[in-house]
Amino acid sequence: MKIALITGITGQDGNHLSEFLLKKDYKIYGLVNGQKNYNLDAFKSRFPSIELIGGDLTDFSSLCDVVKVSQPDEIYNLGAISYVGMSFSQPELTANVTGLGTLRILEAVRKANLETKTRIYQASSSEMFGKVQQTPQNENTPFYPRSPYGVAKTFAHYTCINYREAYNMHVSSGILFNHEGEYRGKEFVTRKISSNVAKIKLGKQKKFSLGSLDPKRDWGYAGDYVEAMWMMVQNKEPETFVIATGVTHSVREFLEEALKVAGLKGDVEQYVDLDKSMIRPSEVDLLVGDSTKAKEKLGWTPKVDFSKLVQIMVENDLKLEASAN
Ligand code: NAP
Ligand code: F7E
Repeated sequence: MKIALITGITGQDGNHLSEFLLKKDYKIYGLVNGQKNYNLDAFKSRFPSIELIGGDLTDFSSLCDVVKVSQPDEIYNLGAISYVGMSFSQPELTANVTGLGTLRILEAVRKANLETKTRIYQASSSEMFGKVQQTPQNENTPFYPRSPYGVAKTFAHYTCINYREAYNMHVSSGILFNHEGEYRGKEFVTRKISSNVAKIKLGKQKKFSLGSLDPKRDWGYAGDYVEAMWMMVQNKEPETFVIATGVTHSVREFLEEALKVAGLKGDVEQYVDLDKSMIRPSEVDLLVGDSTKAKEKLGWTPKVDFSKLVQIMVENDLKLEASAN
């Protein structure tokens, strides 16, 4: 039985990856960071067989302990301050968790003398492309991050490449474009839209606020993307892969599709107010990825398209809102 250690296990991808690895008969350990964890109870009841160990990506000794106890064949480093908006108000925390946290995981593996045994997946991000230098973006596109989050992820990404080269470690890096689904946090725009559209449909409210309808993203389904993470770790060589659908849509288009799924008629302006306070100091206007390398080398392709993704999210929130008071 293979052993996996997942950081950020209570987050969106941690939930999908846990489901995926349990089906493959993995023994799973998860790092959970103490008292802040609002998702912990739901996670424990969903996955009673997973062993959760307390620790924090900012605390090196706790990471050494969790690696020593779990002796993992594979580590999936998903833990991060992942909300770009928050990274502007807490840049130092973001650099510490999202950037240095990755360095600490790599060093904890070295300190445990596991660098030849343990394979590592690093959750890199399309936010590293930021102000895009070419379209679509692939593994050779230069980075131009536009947020403290993007900068921290870029540091972590290059650190992983350095540990591959310096210590011959099997560290793979997935440059994942936006991926969403039932477990997405409500601070992210897709879930904000699906949960508010569900409330409007059920008569709980009439309108909600968004920062802007213009930014464009390449949105895929998280369930498809965790399979790509696993495939990278199984690949003979540790490499970098872009994971994306290759199709981009605006926030407005996501909202229009969500209203359609809910059967709500009329212009988007009828349901949404624009709130400038939500606009970021520097924005990423357009992302669209080219995942040809993942298709050719890993055999990975996305299964869920844009309209199916919106349908999954809105139907899930309609169900949740209907059962809530
Ligand atoms: P998420 O839902 O925000 O989950 C992040 C996880 O990290 C949570 O479990 C969180 O725990 C944990 N965490 C935060 N601070 C920590 C700390 N100091 N020590 C240990 N754990 C900590 O993110 P996600 O969407 O699943 O994304 C997974 C990873 O992929 C992240 O690294 C993200 O940056 C990256 N990524 C995501 C996307 C995307 O579109 N989803 C795209 C590219 C890359 P608490 O909830 O307890 O704070
Ligand atoms: O914003 C715009 C916002 O917060 C998407 C993370 O998983 O993907 C995610 O980062 C776009 C941005 O995700 C609102 O300004 C407009 O242009 O859902 P988001 P993100 O910033 O793309 C990347 C790949 C990651 O790696 C990150 O971890 O939508 N937008 N109005 C809004 N965004 C939010 N949240 N709220 C609004 O009201």
